[in-house]
Amino acid sequence: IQPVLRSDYRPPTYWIENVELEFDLDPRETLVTARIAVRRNSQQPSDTLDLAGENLKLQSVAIDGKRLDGDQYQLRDDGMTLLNLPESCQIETKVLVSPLTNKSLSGLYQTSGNYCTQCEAVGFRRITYFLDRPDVMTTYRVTIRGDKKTCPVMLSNGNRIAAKDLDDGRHEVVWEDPFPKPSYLFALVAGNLKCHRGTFTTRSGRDVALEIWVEPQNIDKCEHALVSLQKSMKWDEDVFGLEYDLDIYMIVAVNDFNMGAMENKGLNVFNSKYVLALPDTATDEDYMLIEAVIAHEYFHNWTGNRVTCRDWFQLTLKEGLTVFRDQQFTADQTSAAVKRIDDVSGLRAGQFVEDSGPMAHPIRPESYISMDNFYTATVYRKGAEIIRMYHTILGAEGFRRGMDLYFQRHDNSAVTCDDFRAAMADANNINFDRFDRWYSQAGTPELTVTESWDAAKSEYALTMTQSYPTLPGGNPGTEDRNPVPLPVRVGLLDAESGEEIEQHSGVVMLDTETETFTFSGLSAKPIASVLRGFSAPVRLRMQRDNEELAFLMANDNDPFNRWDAGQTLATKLLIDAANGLADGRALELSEQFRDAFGRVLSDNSFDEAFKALALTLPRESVLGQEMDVIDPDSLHTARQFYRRRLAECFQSELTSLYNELAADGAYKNDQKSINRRRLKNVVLAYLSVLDVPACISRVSNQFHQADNMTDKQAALSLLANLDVPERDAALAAFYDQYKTDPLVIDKWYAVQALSSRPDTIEHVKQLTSHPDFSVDNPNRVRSLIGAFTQNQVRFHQADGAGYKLLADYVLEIESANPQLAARLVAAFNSYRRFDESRQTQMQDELKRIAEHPGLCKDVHEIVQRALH
Ligand code: B3K
Ligand code: ZN
Repeated sequence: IQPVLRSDYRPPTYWIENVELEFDLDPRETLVTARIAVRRNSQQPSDTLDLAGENLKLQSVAIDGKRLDGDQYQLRDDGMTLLNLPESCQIETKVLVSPLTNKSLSGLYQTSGNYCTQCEAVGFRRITYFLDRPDVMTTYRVTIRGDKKTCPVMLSNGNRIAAKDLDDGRHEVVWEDPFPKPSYLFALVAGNLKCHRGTFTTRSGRDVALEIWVEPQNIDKCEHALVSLQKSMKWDEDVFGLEYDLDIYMIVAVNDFNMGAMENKGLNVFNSKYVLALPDTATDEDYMLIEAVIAHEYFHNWTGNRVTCRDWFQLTLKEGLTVFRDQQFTADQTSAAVKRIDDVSGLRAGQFVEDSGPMAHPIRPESYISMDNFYTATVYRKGAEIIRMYHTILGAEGFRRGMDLYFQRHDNSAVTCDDFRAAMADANNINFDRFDRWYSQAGTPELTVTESWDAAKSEYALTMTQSYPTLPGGNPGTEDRNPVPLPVRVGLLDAESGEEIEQHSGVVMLDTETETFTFSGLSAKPIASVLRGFSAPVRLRMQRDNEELAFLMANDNDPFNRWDAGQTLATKLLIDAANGLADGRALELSEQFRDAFGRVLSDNSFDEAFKALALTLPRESVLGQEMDVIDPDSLHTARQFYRRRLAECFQSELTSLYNELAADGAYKNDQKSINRRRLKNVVLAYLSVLDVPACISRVSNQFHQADNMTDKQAALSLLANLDVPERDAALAAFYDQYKTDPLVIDKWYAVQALSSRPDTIEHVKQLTSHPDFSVDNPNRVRSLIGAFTQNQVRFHQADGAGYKLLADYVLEIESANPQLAARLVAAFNSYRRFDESRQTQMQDELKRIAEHPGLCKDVHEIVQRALH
């Protein structure tokens, strides 16, 4: 299989001037007629045109109304080539596609009996023959014909311009999108849907109709999504001056979807998980995610749709930027500090791992076999960190100037990451040439910081050095890596009072491999707070003793670093404890950590969400990264020991805090109540590890008495870890209460897959044969198999049973849904980080998958990179 290379980009030989599509909907044989007006690209003189097409049954091709014979075009598995085309002409193709049997959820498919499309990255070619590439932007007119009973609603992009009844119980609707767009933003939805409506008046006074389309039984679960959309529209006007451009904005929720949502022009298609919410069915986290995903897709209207990517290697141009925008939005709606901590935790747990394994790639990759494999944490989250660095360096105003220039230069066009970087630079008269390296180099840089104090000169100095770790060989973007520009936010604290020494707070730029930054006029050696707000996506290496970390935990007025100091301290101690286990050392709770934990617990200056984070130990997967060889068992044991000892030491404080928070009364949806629930459930988690009946009944009571899903799910996941009768009772009650709501039942699967109990793998196996389990539904597969792969201690069970289970599932679904299978198989990517026995077992499973006859190219790409 030949990879696609970034360096191979060539403009198309023809441009498309407009397209008319007609759909005659039918579950097995939908007829798609496409009339494409093309004009030769004067820059690429050629009379040959390659159209992409996959899984299409071609019925006819005509040029300017004249039907072609078989010798006038060449047909391949992946498309067709038209020869001897005139300067401009109209190409008409008719193809048949089968939505009912399309389980890949790419192209036109059926979900819960409704029709829906997914075109990004390359699904449009599964609908019709086309120049299915993002640099070909054109206007669409779409006619949909379907059965009036099964498809009363038929939607596509833009404005509905006509509708009429046909005979045979069918009807027809015509949609026109005035904005030129690439084919990946095309969408069609048809079926039996109900609409939750709202409006938004733009700041220039235009009324926009907002429509959220869902299956009839979900019509009462849309208000939160609607309000989220209105907030997003307002925020983009306020912060970036960006107004919505059509008179209608539609969102459709579907149950079977490979990812979160899709920003099709004027017609977003969403995984129902990111739309539907009532307090009884969705957690506070779900509410937050819905708001964030709605915002993300909405923000794409400018960063992605109006200005799109020239080719798929530029994906981070729209994704990194749009993630950054949705992060800023959420920060403004909630708490900037808490949002930053959540995002960095996610980056470290996911992207850092990806960036140190066989799939490591620059945020702008150099090659791919399947583009779908590059919708990664690196492209999205590290991409957002790169955007954040421009923002840190330029400030909000300078960043806004750069954005304004970007839109002024590139509206309605398809551009590159270099174009974005140039706009940021030119608008601010700054040189961002070196920033190019952030786009072309893979791997997480390490930033090593050492300090020195010269009492005679009253000078304090920080020496910063950057380096790249070595990575498994052969990955493009990992050779010849050079220093990158690193904005490092620094603050100095008075070691006595803990107060900030104001004149020395700010951002220093490390542009070279190493540099020393000197701070003068100090009366005593200060304590430095480095990389505040996580101002660059690096691993910070700074030798600090436990006292200093405890000092920062107590005094740093950068909340991110205050939290991070606690995490660093906990990581040091837990890794040491885990390593000690192997050497036969007994576990012991560090007094320093105990005291620091106690101080956080009794500190009432924090908001509750921050306190919840500060009281939470780093996840096992994050701790594992700091071990030379990941030992999942000793890490789990050490971390559990710490949790238990902390709970024992602070049992009375935790209990009274729980009681105070639990006295809040009936469910409320405001930020304060959300924060308090977050803290309450962290506290409950500590108490739940104490083996005392009172604690178990407290969890069980919360489960049975909760008036909201946040409290219910939190209690259920704690019970799922225990070996008590209350566990089975709760699981049974939960299933019984929610068995008709698939999104809630996903939670039921996930809590069991994430259980730390030693028999978890047995339960997971049993659940795969549960009547509600279906391999056709990605949410369900992710909630059971995907969640299980995140359960470090159980997935990496020493006998390899977890590995076998995953490999069996990957093979079971790969031919039907390659994208989903490829996501799951990536759980093996970190195999080199484990002991030899686990390595061999994972490698053997990877080989078994690699040798599977006819393996899809998505899985093939991941597996061959892993085995390389
Ligand atoms: N742009 C889509 C992702 C498409 C993934 C294709 N495999 C959602 C988003 O990032 O907003
Ligand atoms: Zn996106």
